Amino acid sequence: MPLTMSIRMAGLLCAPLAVCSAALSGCSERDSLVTVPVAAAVVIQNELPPHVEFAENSIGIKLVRLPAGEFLMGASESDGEARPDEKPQHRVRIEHPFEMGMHEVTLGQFRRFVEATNFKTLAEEDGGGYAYDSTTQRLSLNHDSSWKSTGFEQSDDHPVINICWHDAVAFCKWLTQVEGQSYRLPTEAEWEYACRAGTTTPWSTGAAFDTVQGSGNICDSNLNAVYPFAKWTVAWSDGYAFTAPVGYFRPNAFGLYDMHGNVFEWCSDPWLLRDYAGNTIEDPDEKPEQGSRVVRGGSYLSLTTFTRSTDRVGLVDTMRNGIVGFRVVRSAFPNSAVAIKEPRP
Ligand SMILES: [Ca+2]
Ligand SMILES: [Ca+2]
Repeated sequence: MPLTMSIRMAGLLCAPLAVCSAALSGCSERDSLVTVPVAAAVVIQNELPPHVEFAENSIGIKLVRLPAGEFLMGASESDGEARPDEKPQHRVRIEHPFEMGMHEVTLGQFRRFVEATNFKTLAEEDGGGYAYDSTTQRLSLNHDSSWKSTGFEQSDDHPVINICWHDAVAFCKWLTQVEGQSYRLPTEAEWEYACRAGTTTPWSTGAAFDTVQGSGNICDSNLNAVYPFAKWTVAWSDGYAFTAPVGYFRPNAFGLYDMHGNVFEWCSDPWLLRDYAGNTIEDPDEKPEQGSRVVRGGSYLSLTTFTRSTDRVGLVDTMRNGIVGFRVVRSAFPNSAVAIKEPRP
């Protein structure tokens, strides 16, 4: 019986994403480490905008202060790539300022958590995670794979992967304890507000995906060289086939890095598999449909459409793989966002 399932995942990952008992029993041990030369095609100007305010916590997570405000959540009718679940576009108010991780949580930061608590991720407890297999040139399920072993080279400043939603929540709870301030995953509304950073285009960089060049680690020619199955790669080189160190590419106007690409990021919201019309966004943890959660922002492997600011993907909360990580929010409030009810035609 499948332990996990994926929803609307076409093109997200070439290897099957569902972790099932049959797949586990048939999995062989393949964990050769792949090192891909780094050769950035362009010089990246990745300095923070001068107006950005941030604080740094005890394990080196930099937290950017984001203002309260309003924005239009969801895709506009002019976005030809948008799917029904990204609509209708609706106004959302961010009632409380909040702080968001400038970067995805890194391998080194997650290691601090594990060293302090002896925490075991679900991949370590129950069947492994995904690793790059240089023989098949794909990511595939591997009993021995976890956040510590991904089949490709990752230094401590790369985003942690092979982390399920529950692992990410456990990390936030630990941080809350040691820091004495409340940490959690962002809601979808907070994430999109943060990703857009005041923009209204499909990407915070512009209307077309090629504007992301220099601002995100996406499925580029380096990936294509070691992952030929990924025929959707773009023509340019961003220097990284797999994960890139966080903060390498240009930040958005809020001073947040890697909101487009590198790794997908877990949000707190359950995945409801319907458009926003039948949805509210208040109190996401209270929604009844537990079991699947939203990830945002695309990855180094996924189709470029998944890197749009409004794209939504649902994943079973026990899923762990090579393309999903997370970033944290620090806030006294469980949710900063309130949907503004507007009369519908
Ligand atoms: Ca890349
Ligand atoms: Ca990301």
